[in-house]
Amino acid sequence: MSEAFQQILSPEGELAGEPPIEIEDARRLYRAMVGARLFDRMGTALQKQGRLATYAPFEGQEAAQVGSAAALRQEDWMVATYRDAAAMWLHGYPWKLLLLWRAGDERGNCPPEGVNVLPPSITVGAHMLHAVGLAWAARLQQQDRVAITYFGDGATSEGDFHEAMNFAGVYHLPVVFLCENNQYAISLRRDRQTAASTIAGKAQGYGFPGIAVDGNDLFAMSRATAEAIERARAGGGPTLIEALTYRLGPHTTSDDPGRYRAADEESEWRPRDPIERVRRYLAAEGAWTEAWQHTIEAEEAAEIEAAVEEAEALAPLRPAEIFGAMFAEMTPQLREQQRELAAAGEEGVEG
Ligand SMILES: Cc1ncc(C[n+]2csc(CCOP(=O)(O)OP(=O)(O)O)c2C)c(N)n1
Repeated sequence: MSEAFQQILSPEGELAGEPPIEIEDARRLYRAMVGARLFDRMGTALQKQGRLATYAPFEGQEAAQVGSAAALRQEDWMVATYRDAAAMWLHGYPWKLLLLWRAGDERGNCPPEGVNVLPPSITVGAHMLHAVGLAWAARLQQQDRVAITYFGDGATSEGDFHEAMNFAGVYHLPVVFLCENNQYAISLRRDRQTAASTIAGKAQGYGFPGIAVDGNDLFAMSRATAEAIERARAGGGPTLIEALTYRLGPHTTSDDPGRYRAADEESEWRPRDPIERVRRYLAAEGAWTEAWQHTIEAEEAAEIEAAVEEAEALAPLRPAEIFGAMFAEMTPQLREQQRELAAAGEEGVEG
């Protein structure tokens, strides 16, 4: 870990500074990371059984997502990607909908009322602009809301990244850009992605702070994001956070990382596991026992299994319904497509 990347909790679970959260919150977020990992492994298993389309695992990135998402208030917006299920779930997007979305069911794109999370974006980078738009709308409507957007190192090479960062900087908008630098964009290594020494450093060109953080450190992520959100809320403008982390699994269930990276790279990152280091810290504080671990694993697994059951028990989506999931009011183009399908005599389509 380079000196420049902020760290509070070492991989051994030792503190190098004041923890930004109370022990009860550390236990709550630890539990969330444990639950998220169970969901992630379930996602891969379900895909292999043919019950989901592709699945993009986030194992290794739990602290980057959970630590940052925990800093939001409910009214704040989150705009994230196909790999950010843990962050989205923590901000209120139910497991059931994340599963439906992964099964190609449009109902997974409709978060419950009051959950300010946009459906996951597959288009790399484009969603950063949506977050900027939401932050701008909040400003214009004088709402006390901040937007956060999650994206990978690869997304920083998209034109959308430049446009979003530039607009946010010029208009001084309440938005936090959270880059999960997991070292790869599918098979492309971080050092082929950009010649910049850090991704955080790119913020300088847009006139706002860029903070480099150990993304596998729950406490450092929690502190850096809370500070960025606070600054945005107080009118201090955007922040870019680079969370240095590692994708321990494949890009998706269709990918074989053995073709582009050495196996010992994964074994180098395993000891920096974001969950294990919080477990060590909690154990040293007398706030973790094996019995508690069994209890939380059983309870989180039961919730995930219930979500799988509920998602799979739904009546299949009728063709007519696929058009209504994206917008509050359907666009003329979607209405036209719906009419075309009806004219083709597709069962279940109202004309
Ligand atoms: C605009 C666009 N181009 C290409 C793709 C294909 N694609 C999907 S994920 C991905 C890599 C993205 O890498 P990164 O932004 O680092 O995020 P990560 O997958 O590592 O979380 C690519 C190229 C896409 N979905 N959208």
